Amino acid sequence: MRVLVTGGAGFIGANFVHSTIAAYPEAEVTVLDKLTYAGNPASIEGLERVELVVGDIADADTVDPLVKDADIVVNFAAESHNDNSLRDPYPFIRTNIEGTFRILEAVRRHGTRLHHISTDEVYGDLEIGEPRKFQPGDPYIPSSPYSSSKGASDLLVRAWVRSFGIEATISNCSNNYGPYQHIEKFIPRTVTNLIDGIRPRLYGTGEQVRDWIHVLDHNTAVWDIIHKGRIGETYLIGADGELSNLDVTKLILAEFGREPDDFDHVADRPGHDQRYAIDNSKLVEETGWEPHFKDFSAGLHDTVEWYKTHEEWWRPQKEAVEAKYAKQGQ
Ligand code: NAD
Ligand code: TDX
Repeated sequence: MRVLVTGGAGFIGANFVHSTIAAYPEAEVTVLDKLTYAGNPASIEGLERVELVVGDIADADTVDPLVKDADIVVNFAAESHNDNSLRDPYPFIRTNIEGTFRILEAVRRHGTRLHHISTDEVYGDLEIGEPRKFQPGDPYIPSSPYSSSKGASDLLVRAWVRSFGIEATISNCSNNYGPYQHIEKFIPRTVTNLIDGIRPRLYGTGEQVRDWIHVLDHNTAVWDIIHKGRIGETYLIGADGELSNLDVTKLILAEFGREPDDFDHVADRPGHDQRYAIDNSKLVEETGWEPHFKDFSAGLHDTVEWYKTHEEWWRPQKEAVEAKYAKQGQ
């Protein structure tokens, strides 16, 4: 089985490469990654049966031969950070929309199976406290340049299935946490701040809710969809992990033996989505998927330990990331 993993030097993609190599002894993995600020070759270094090709998914000449040689393409490559998309949307348009278009055209040409990785943010947000959760058929009402570019990419995939008959599935997952996540993101930023003795920064009130899933559970769901999902269908991936940012901060503070109010409120994110929540019943009913990490505190503890013991992986980026946030009053 030849697997092409785009964005495989990023957070979720790198974890996917690790678990694929471990679970499928016959798998040969090619990673196509542009190695933007978010890609780190160290995350997949030294793995057997893994080849890294440094290149851009928006470049047709790079993508075409790799797709031709693959049995399946799993597209993780994206610009992924909402805050960056508010400062400079263009890379999001180019990678998330044009890049997906290039992959789709290559898939159409060569008949390769595609699984496209997307986000629950395409559905906009929910009100805090309402019982409703996102459903696969909900309308797309994204809030940020990031989530709208991901929504656009999903719509392209759906159109290529319907009009050209390509074999593709889509998954929209909730917020991931775990090893190898870039320290610009909420949980690793907070953890590495505390390692450095900096108080965590909560945007606005901190009441916003995210539906947390461990990255390993995201990736077992992706494989279940590849094996058992129906072509052309969209699956929502989530593990019933709703928590407010404030509650997550308090849990991380407790990991460091700090007081629960030992954080600062900082400038809010413009257009900040209030709540995400996934109804995973379609995924569970059709594939039998079950998350391994059902207890967020246990998964969080492992993640904190990982950042404590892998300082060499994140340290080179810490100063620049915090300087960028400082400029925005965050
Ligand atoms: P990430 O930013 O950590 O990694 C993205 C990777 O893509 C990096 O290695 C980067 O170098 C690479 N990349 C960027 N532009 C590229 C290009 N033009 N060509 C080739 N490679 C390129 O992102 P992540 O958090 O691992 O997210 C992976 C995917 O999962 C994205 O599609 C994202 O939208 C989706 N997703 C993420 C989350 C989350 O919580 N992180 C949740 C749901 C969905
Ligand atoms: O320092 C911070 N303080 C803070 O309060 C940071 C970095 C974030 N936040 C808040 C903003 C969000 O409400 O924490 C929450 C999580 O923020 P992010 O880690 O930036 O994630 P989010 O915007 O929710 O998007 C994530 O999940 C969906 C991923 O980055 C996306 O790629 C994915 O699609």
